[in-house]
Amino acid sequence: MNAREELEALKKELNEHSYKYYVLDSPTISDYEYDMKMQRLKKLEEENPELITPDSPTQRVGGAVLSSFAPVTHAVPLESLNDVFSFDELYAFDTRVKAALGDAEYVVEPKIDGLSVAVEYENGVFVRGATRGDGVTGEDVTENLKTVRSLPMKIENAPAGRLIVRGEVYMSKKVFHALNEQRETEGKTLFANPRNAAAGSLRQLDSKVAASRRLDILVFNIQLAEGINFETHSETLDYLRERKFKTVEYKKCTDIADCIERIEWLGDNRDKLDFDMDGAVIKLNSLAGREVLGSTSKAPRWAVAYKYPPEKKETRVVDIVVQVGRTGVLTPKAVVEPVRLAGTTVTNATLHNQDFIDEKDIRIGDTVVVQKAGEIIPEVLEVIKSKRPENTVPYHIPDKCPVCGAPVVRDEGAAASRCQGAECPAQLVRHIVHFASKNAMDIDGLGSALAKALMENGLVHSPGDLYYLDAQQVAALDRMGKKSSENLIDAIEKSKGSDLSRLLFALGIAQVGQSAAKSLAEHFKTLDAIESASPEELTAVDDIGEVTAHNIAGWFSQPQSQHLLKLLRDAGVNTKSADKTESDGRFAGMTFVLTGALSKYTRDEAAEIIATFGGKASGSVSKKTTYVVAGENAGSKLKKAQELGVTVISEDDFEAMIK
Ligand code: 0OX
Repeated sequence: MNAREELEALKKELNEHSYKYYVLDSPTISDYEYDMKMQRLKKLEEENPELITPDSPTQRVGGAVLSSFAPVTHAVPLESLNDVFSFDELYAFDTRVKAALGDAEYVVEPKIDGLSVAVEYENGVFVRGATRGDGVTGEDVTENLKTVRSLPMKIENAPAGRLIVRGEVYMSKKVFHALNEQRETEGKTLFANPRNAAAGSLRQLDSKVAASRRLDILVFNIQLAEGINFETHSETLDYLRERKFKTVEYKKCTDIADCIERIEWLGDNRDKLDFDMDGAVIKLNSLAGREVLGSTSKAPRWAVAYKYPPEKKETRVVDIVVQVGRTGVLTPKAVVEPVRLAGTTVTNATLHNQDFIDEKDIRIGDTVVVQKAGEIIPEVLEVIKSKRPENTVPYHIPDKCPVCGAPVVRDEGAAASRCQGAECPAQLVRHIVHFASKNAMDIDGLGSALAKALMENGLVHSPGDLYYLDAQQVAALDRMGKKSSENLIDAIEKSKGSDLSRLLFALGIAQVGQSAAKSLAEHFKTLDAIESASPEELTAVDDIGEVTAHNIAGWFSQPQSQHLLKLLRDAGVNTKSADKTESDGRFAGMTFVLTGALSKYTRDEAAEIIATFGGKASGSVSKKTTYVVAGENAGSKLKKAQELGVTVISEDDFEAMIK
């Protein structure tokens, strides 16, 4: 056998195994054997690149990276379906069909919840694939479709000319769960459902990423088949199946009662399917009949999609637990006795908030009706009051956070209850990101990924801990270099001089936004004064109403807030408002480094004065340092200043400058 013959034989063999694995779901060789054959094919192709063909299994791993998807006008539009929500509507559909045709045979198919695509072959060779788009024009996703292993790249016994098939690209439930599991460990956002995951994957510009997502396709229609005449839809599906397409499982039905039986069977067996089903499609089988009925501007008159009602079941509430989200909102959840619902085992149901619980009067011990639609979180629909045991009590969301113990306060005019803990672990990432944000302490480079890493590595337990980090600790984190760590520490250091209004905003006190923070800072001048102000004194400030005053006083009274404030004060974070009469910005743009022991001020006090005049106090000497203020026993920083030629001044010089 020469190289060409061996190569052709290997391709054929591997494609056959691929078909058995991906379409028939019954492989006849082990993964290892398959990989060995694939290795051999790769080697032969490397040695004989002129023999590589588009239908070679080696061409399905992706590689092309696009900058955008080109638009494709569909040769035959991809129509959408009219929905029906009851069997009555189905009978009405049947009546309309029969009025036009006399008699009718139907085909029932599952409706796959994925993305519709048109796939085009020329003389049996895959040439192009496009998303549905608006039905008339879609996007060219040829490169990504090549990676869908259940889609044939070459059709045996192909028709001469063009063949366009329509199918649904989807992600199997198994692949979806594995993908989300992997994303969770990588700290990436999770996909809400298999459909979103499939959509995100099919629209990847990098086809290698698309390949890694292991998409699948089920075909359900022939859009165009040059030179072939079919009489029925079921014939077209048989034709495609014989040519190794993965086709939807259809059932021929002689009347609507028969259709309903099949629809119910599909509904009962949906959890056995490896794809999410969002209904059943009922189609007229006769293609000539379809021509007679035609389409409206929106959808064909010869088919409808039946949408299943959300499934409901009775179960018992064994407990109510609350979860604290990233924003501090407490969400109550009913723990229920497990019930099978819409293909999954339901063990809990969301209770949303206190209003929801009150309205339905949901109590621990109650028998309730739960409902689940598709991938949506199960809900409690109603309580069966007649089944309520004795001694149940109305449920109230706890007034202390289950994570950190801080008080829980209901948002003004809203249903959400929120934990007020300044250092609550559940909210720490959000607190840090807010603390560091542009309009707060403006710590450049401190986004949610870094905040998360700092927290997960136990380096911060409070926004106040930021001021105790050193560059080495930060550099040890994943994806943090030496330079970026030093920049972060510099930015944190610089933020110490921020005005009181920024600090107040950064603290994240409920209802204290930028504007209220500014008014408070201007009015009280110091954090101490705000802390000791009575609610009456607080409401004397423009912008501050009774609720906000109450929130402020409440915030300062909490141990977590006090702990945070101590960390900030001890680190030397400015807690004063720059007094307009005092500040003439004479130090604007200047950076001071204080070193050695000063006799008249603590270092923090001197730093505050510098900030008052618009300057910055930094911890390390660089070429950008304007002055180094050297006190008694100044050491390495003084030496460094001399080396770099930075002006060194005494404490007396400094005093003269601030007079
Ligand atoms: C599906 C699906 C969608 C297409 C246009 C007229 C009939 N998502 O599984 N659509 C159709 O057929 C429509 N069949 C399906 N099985």
